[in-house]
Amino acid sequence: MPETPEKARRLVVVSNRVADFSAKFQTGGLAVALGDALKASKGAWFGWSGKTRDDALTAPPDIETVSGLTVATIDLTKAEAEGYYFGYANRCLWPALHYRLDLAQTNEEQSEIYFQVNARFADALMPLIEPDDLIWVNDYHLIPLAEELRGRGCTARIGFFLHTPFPSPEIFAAVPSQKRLGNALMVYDVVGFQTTWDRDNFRRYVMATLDGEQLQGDRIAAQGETTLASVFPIGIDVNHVRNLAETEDAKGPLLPYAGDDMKTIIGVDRLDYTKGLPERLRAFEVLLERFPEHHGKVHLVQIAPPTREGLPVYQEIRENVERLVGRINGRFGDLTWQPVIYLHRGVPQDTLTRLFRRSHVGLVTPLHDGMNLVAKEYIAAQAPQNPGVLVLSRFAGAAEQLREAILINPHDIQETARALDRALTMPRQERWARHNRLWQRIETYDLFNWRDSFIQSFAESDTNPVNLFPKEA
Ligand code: ADQ
Repeated sequence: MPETPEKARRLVVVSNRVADFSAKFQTGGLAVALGDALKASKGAWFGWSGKTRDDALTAPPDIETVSGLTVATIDLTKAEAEGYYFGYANRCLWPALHYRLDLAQTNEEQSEIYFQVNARFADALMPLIEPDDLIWVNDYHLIPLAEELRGRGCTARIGFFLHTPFPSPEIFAAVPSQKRLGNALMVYDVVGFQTTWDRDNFRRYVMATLDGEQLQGDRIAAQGETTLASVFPIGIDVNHVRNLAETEDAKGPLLPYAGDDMKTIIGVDRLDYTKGLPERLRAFEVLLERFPEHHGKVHLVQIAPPTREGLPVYQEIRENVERLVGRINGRFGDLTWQPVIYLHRGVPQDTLTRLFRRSHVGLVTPLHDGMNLVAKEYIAAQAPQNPGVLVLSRFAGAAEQLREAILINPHDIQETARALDRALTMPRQERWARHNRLWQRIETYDLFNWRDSFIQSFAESDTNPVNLFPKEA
């Protein structure tokens, strides 16, 4: 594993929730990669505990040392969790950042609470920070944090990474309190995006709405602040996934009822309306309608664990998905063949990796997605000599790098159905050639490259990060 840069300086990661370092196994690659960097620098991870309590406003942060790193959390009051997390962040910002203004609902009280909770994060974090620290703030929950920290005299360097898309300026300009958010982003030393598309949207927004100015390279200025707005595509720990896939492969079949001539299409997503699950199911239905030669020879395994179930829109998407699964199985299935196998729960990472390895097609169809790590995990799990085919939405951030996948418009059901037929019948030579290029790309831009280049970008003042998209032959 590459060493983390800037060893002498301490890394402080801030995110809405912290990883659970007391768990026996870390399943999330992100937690492992950031945890390693934090341990190497004797750093700290700060966030919300996920708990609410009545006296949260006066309770001190909970601070513990786990495996050499400090984990600090605060509790929120019920009203804070409602306004900040379930309210402004997930009812307004999450849909708007994914181009769903129609679902973006909020009120002034919720947005005020969002800004107040960020101020509370800053109050609790300030005593833990030293001037030489590198503070890495994650995601849309915490956009105002740097501004709050600076207001309390923090001089440490602060970087912000947005895991979601940044939408076109017209969309972002329609978000309630957007100017406060835009100005707050400008306070960071670096603002990191998943794709050039997101960075360019942010740049255009700053020019159009904040009267900004483009400086040299990726630097932009507005409202008396300058920041570096750059691209850092998140990756995965490719060797970990590949090793796991090989180990799991040796264990034999996972779906015993699927004979040798049964092909598997795999989909794995949180059950979120951004992931394009109804569109995917309808495309699979059209495949069975238009290409009857696949009857009895293919099934779609869809794993969709619950997420944010307290919000009504998530109950609606679940009902919609379950209705479509029932319709397809009732319409095409028989006593020996179930076209869609659907699980509404998480599964262990080793099982998931074995499923990826065994599946002939990875089907990833978000309507918008910051990156989509499932697409990269599917590629990493394939047998190099006999790989499966990735069918990928053009609107996943991953599509900017994974150009040898079959790229589709998820709204075009017919196009996705044709892409599925093509993937299921693709000759081995073509599968191998595409996979080879995809593998090289995910290996070059892996999780550690992402982590180290992002840290480096704000550790080194006024230095542009390395070009992440060199021209390829
Ligand atoms: P997510 O929207 O959660 O992440 P994604 O990038 O696909 O989406 O990451 C999900 C992770 O959870 C993957 O590692 C996957 O293997 C795992 N997972 C999903 N379903 C699972 C299941 N049933 N059981 C076990 N594990 C499961 C957000 C953004 C993305 C961005 C990431 C990282 O929305 O666009 O890629 O952050 O920046």
